[in-house]
Amino acid sequence: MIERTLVLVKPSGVARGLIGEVISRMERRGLTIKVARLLVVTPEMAARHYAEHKGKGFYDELVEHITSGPIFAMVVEGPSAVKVVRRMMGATNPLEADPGTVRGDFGLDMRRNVVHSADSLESAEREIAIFFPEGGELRT
Ligand code: 3AN
Repeated sequence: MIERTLVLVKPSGVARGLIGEVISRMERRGLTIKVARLLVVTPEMAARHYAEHKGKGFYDELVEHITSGPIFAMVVEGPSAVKVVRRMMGATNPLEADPGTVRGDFGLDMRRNVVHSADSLESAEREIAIFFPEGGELRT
């Protein structure tokens, strides 16, 4: 099934110059970038995005990181895009992220782990609405 998902290059990834690397990997895999923007996440957007983690010990640091500088947000489309992209990004814990994944190749810090991608179709649509309030479609 053709799916769409949300991918973020987080401030750590943008600061390290990895936007192009992440885009390039997804393009070479055959996925399509539908719409993209560079933006600074507000505390309100961060609270919506990380609502499921509120109350956890690492929540404040998560919000602090995602709001600390520009991010690059993308809606990415392709067959089984949610799962394909999650596997390409690698495990949340960099110690478990396989080499060949973005986190396995570029991440060592659990909170500053370079990228985010939605973990289900439902999360993808919920998150797309946060970063692309106009709907995540390219407008002419
Ligand atoms: P993912 O980004 O792989 O979907 P989530 O949604 O479970 O992972 O967690 C969101 C973010 O929260 C992760 N990218 C990571 O930065 C941070 N995080 C998750 N679990 C932990 C943890 N146990 N300790 C520290 N940070 C965590």
